[in-house]
Amino acid sequence: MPFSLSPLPYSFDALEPHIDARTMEIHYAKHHQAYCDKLNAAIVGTKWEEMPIEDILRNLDDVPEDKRTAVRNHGGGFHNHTLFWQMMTPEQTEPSAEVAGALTEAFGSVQDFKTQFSEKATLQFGSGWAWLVRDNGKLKVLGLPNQDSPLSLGMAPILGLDVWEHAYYLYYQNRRPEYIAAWWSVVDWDEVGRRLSGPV
Ligand code: MN3
Repeated sequence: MPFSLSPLPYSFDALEPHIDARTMEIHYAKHHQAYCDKLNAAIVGTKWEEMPIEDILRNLDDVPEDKRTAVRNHGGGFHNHTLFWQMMTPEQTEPSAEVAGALTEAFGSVQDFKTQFSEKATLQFGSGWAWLVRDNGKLKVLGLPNQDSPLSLGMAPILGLDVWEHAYYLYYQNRRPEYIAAWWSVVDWDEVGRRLSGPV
């Protein structure tokens, strides 16, 4: 099969108490795997099975119409979750001076960035993600529905938060704002720094 899941970079219980082991296990082994399987089913035997997922998502309009919705949803879900696991860590990290400077320039302060990002995550109606993206060189926060990828909008994802109920409901039930507040404790600021200084 063209795509497969990268190993989770930590154990299922590594992000406790902020994200519980059962949620992590189901999220990775069931939800992420299902996006991967359905992406593969949509593109196996076509030229898209040879392409990096980033390139597929950047050029969704090139995908035949009868496969486009499946690739948008499941390809987006496959890639978004791959990023999500990398953007979290059980280690305690802090924004570097470079990251803090970039966020301060764009949003006023690191705290102002967190407030604006958390608002997007809280207010995203239904299933979706909050994103910090680079758009034509400018940092922005936005909410996107379903599994839509910032790449499909020509933007580079820097940090993303999954606010689908499957990401938090077992532990937090309907308390999405509590999940969002706790999630900041497991953000991998070193990864944010790498993505800020990189081309993607
Ligand atoms: Mn998810």
